[in-house]
Amino acid sequence: MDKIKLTALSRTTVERNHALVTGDGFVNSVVPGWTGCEVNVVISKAMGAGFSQLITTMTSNGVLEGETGASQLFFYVLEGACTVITSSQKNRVEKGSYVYIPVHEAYKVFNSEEGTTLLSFHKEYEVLKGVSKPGIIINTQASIEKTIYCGDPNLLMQNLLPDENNLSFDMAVNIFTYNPGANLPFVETHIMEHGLLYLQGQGIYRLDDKWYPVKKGDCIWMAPYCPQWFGALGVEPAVYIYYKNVNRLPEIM
Ligand code: UGY
Ligand code: MN
Repeated sequence: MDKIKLTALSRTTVERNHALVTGDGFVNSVVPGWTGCEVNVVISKAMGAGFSQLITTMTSNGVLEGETGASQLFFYVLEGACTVITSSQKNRVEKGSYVYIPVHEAYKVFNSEEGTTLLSFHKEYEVLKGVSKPGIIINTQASIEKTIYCGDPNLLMQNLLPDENNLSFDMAVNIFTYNPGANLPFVETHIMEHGLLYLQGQGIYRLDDKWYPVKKGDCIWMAPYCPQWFGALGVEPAVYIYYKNVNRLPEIM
């Protein structure tokens, strides 16, 4: 039997109001100050998004050094471990840990285990008059409570950033767990944007009027007002981590 791989095939698709980006198409970028690593800019303004989503794999000599400037930086450790230095702290973080660094902060990530992989979201901070910017957060997913979503005990939500009662934050990052067979209770259509990475499992995502089989490792961008729905398939829970812009909705005209 002939086993030639068809290299012209990919599930990746980039549409006007959504994208599915799978790892087989990743091509590395050079980010000044980030050395000894492979950086994939999976979602960005170049695509039409209002934020960036990166997946970075570090060697044991990898160093990510810079200043956040106008964009805040959130990263989640997908694999491995590394050390993070900010103006006020030095911490060792490992798989399942996450770090939020507000705007205009120097940072250095180094001393990584070979293959350490980070998912990061970068968003320009929108100042809210009279409200101070958030502080640095270093925490673990395991310490965050799972709450029932939309009254369905098979949908579990973890809010990694304190978005709902803290107007300092203009972005949320959540981890959403669907038990086998669970699904979003309705097709959401909202002004907020999403960037997403599958951490576990598989299912079917509806984006606009298209339906995509998705699995661990896949990334999705959803533009504002992109109709969206997900149903989990298979025998293990489907889990994704996602970004959402919050707390800065426009004035109602
Ligand atoms: O928070 C959300 O809007 C979330 N339920 N959306 C999604 O999972 N596509
Ligand atoms: Mn949504």
